Amino acid sequence: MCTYCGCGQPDAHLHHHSHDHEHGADEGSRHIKIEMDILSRNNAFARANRDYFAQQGIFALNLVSSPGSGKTTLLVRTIETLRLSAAVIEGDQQTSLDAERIRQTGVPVQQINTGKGCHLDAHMVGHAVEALAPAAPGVLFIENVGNLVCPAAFDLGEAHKVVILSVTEGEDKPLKYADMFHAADLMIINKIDLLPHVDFNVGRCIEYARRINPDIEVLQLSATTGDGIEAWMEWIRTRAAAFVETAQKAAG
Ligand SMILES: Nc1nc2c(ncn2[C@@H]2O[C@H](COP(=O)(O)OP(=O)(O)OP(=O)(O)O)[C@@H](O)[C@H]2O)c(=O)[nH]1
Ligand SMILES: [Mg+2]
Repeated sequence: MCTYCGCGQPDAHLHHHSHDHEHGADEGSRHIKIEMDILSRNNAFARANRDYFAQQGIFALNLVSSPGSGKTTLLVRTIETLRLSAAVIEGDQQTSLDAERIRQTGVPVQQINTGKGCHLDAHMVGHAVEALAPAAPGVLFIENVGNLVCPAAFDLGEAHKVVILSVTEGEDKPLKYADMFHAADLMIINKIDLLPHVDFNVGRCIEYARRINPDIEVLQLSATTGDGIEAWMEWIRTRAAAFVETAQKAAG
């Protein structure tokens, strides 16, 4: 696993050593064991979060992307437009800058700083939910740490992972970071206002994403101009309503 951050991902830093013999089979199996321990512990916390969200009717979305794709910008606009009860968990290695941006919209927000960690895990999110006590039923947005790799492996108990890819990042990202696009149910192509200025082939990007994940849904929008935002609102509203209805039926 990743010895740099302890995140449970395969260790990229070891790859160039793979043909020498300084890492024996014992060490390899120890890495695999630790990785499995981390992920199975995470999965147990994720199950607890998911149960809680289902009981309460809290529709949780895990927003994942590389740094700077526009997650916080999109969240601010979403909250201002959605008119549903919403709360936000913000994940960053450091600072409360994003939480401050969300706080200005007036919705409850909880910042998690992961320090050296490169992703949120289900245990951190469970504690943040306790502190936040989000209104139920409602929507809980979880903005993950900007990173297209590690957050793919960590279930937080969300209803859906939503991957955001901005047009300045290149259309090849679904192929290069396949785990993330495989794990997501929706891909948002953001910053479409910049399309005239960048070399980004939208059709090819969607084709790559569906090669990795044939069922992935796709929306194109601009978080700054608001273009395409209504389809995103509709996506949230229909799924949140169905989720809450299921929760209420289960509660009798
Ligand atoms: N042109 C354009 N710029 C955008 C759009 N969405 C976000 N930006 C800009 O992109 C930059 C990064 O936006 P953020 O919302 O901070 O991105 P983020 O994904 O939250 O970043 P991290 O939390 O650091 O990973 C800011 O300068 C935004 O103004 C968009 O749709 N179009
Ligand atoms: Mg952000």
